[in-house]
Amino acid sequence: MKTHTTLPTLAGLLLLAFTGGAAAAEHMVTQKNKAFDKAALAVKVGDKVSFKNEDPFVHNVFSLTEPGSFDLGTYAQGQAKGQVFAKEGKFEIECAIHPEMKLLLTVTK
Ligand SMILES: [Cu+2]
Repeated sequence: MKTHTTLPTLAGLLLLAFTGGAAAAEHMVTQKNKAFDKAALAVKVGDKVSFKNEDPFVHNVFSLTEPGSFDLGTYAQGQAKGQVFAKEGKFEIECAIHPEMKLLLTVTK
């Protein structure tokens, strides 16, 4: 009987490994020289996007695009803040301090 109970357990572990692989990803965007390091980024629903500040001054990443509006507040060099995107859509991401900073984020299923 012992060997028969081992098999379903193994299958369960394999299933866990599979669903784990499909789990939300984390993407890193760097802010340097008053610019995002990419102009556009495509992610999946549930993914997290982290914005790292590599400038010697603060940035304030935000978006007014619904349903993904958010405001990370100001933060200094070396710090990163992240946002999880739970809805599909195209979101324009900006910096409240540097209006020339723009990133177009596309979130799909
Ligand atoms: Cu900025």
